[in-house]
Amino acid sequence: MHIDRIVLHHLRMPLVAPFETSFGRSVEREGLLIVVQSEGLAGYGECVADHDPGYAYETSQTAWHVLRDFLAPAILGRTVADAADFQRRVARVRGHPMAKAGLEMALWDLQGKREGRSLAALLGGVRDRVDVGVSVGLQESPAALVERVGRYLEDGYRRAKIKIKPGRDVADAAAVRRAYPDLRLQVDANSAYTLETAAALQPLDELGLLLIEQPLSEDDLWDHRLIQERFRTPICLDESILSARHARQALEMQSCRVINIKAGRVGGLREAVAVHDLCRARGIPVWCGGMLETGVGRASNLALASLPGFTLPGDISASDRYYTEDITQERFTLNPDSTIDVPAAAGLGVTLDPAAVERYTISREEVTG
Ligand code: OSB
Ligand code: MG
Repeated sequence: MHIDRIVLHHLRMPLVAPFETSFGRSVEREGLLIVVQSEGLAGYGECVADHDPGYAYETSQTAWHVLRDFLAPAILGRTVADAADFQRRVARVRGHPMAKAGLEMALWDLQGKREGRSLAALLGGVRDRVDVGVSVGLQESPAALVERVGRYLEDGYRRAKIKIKPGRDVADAAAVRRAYPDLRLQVDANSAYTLETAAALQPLDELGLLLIEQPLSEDDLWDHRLIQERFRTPICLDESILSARHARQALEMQSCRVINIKAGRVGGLREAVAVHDLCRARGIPVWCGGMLETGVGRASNLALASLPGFTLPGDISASDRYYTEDITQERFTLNPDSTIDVPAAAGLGVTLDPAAVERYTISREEVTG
């Protein structure tokens, strides 16, 4: 595909409710929409870097810089065969996986549109609907959390993940477990603990959790192994896994028993599939993480989660859990069995709502090379 034009949009969208994690509280979500024109078709990509470097070092501004000055110029005016070809051309850019993944997503969308195949089909998906859950931010009190979870259960979610941080962990999880003894429940610390402070998490092992996500540093593998030795509950890594190589090393080190796959975190869908394939070959369950995506990134997550190794419910909730108005014409809704349909149309299978894109764009730039 010949790359004719690349336009970046810096988006800022209000969340339906504040989302609080161990690294901060957000009332709006930033991100980048990347539109790539090729031979009469438009491909869309979403870069999931947010306003601040709380989850990872990338921000919407660093991603903008790296996309505008390095990644987009590497393909603009040239012919790119596919995602593998794209990754070879940008391999000299160290790091910045979310920036790379955003542009790669637009190329996948274009490839699907050219071939008349859905992204799920291109990636090797085997399901037309995927099991999903909801990620619930820190609330004011354990009672407020129980109530919040209860409302999501009424909406139809059958798996919940709650955010934890030091001082807001065992009591919160225990309160939810007491209220909902059979709920598929998991927790996510977003790197808030050390080997020492994680000792306070030991009682979580009695709560029948599906997994404990990323208790320690985002750059750690070894200490997670030491934590996993102390728990019967599987440790799941999110932040620490930036490639299939990290995934292999984490599994060989026994640092975790489950992996959360996010295409943005590993530099694109191609690497995400490689992590999936590696885990599948080793019998390690994976699930699709989320980054509060718009309809564009949500479509990508649904396609990825349709691969056979995604055996645990993903953090892919319905559009209305995040945004009253989305930038896509399509809104994703929850089926009564706590699944969401995988888009079937060519590419990502979504169309933009130009008025909404306009409304939430805080700056826009065409890359000139
Ligand atoms: O750690 O999984 C995470 C959101 C932003 C950044 C990191 C994470 C999250 C979530 C929300 O947990 C998942 C979602 O519903 O998109
Ligand atoms: Mg996480």
